Amino acid sequence: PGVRPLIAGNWKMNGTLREAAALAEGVRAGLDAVGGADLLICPPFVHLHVAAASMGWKAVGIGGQDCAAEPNGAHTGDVSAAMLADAGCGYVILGHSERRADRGETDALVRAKAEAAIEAGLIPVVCVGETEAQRDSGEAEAVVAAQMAGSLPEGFAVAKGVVAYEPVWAIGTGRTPTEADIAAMHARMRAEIAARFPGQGETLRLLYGGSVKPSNAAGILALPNVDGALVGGASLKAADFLGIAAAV
Ligand code: G2H
Repeated sequence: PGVRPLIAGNWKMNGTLREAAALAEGVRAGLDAVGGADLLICPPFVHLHVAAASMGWKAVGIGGQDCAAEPNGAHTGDVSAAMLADAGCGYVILGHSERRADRGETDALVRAKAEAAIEAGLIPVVCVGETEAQRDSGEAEAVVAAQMAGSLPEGFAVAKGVVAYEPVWAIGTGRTPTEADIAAMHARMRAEIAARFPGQGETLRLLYGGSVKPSNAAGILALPNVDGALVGGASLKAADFLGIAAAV
């Protein structure tokens, strides 16, 4: 109700510095045509600064793709939430299924990272979603509800946190759930978040992610309780990313 949609680009582990600058500049150049949504780009850590600079720093939100649960110290290879904020980020993606599956991230770890993000002033974009086997066995909604219960910290609503529903079997595969499936899951997610955060959960953004592209964006973004999209592959081309944002 009255929530401005958020179209977030998850660049994942792609590109060079030069390509990151060009992509950010391409998005900036087309911004005037997409006034109906807030935009967010999430480049790899080492491309954050050049992307933010090419974007003119404030025209579009910038986010990391992960952060550490700890505030600082002896954690070789990690990047803290405060470092992301200092580098110009306002958001951070947490608990993406690729990290849950490939890096063993649990709900408890995602929750700790979200707490660290909020502490640093970042808006966490917490990802949830069922596997194909879980959907086939009828557990999809229960799995997502449990991930939300376990991954969202107490301060999530006050921080205006975002939840992204990404069915694992739809990520990067070109397969998308039916619009009815998405609407049903998002209705369940709304019920869960409204029950957990009374008076606040109703207006938190729930994004859909998984093979969103210009051709399917309008239908998905028009669904009730879908407040935007988390876009992977199609966010690597400025025209496609802007096309999705224009479909709001
Ligand atoms: C899901 C999504 C972005 P893609 O991971 O987070 O990627 O749009 O390539 O399916």
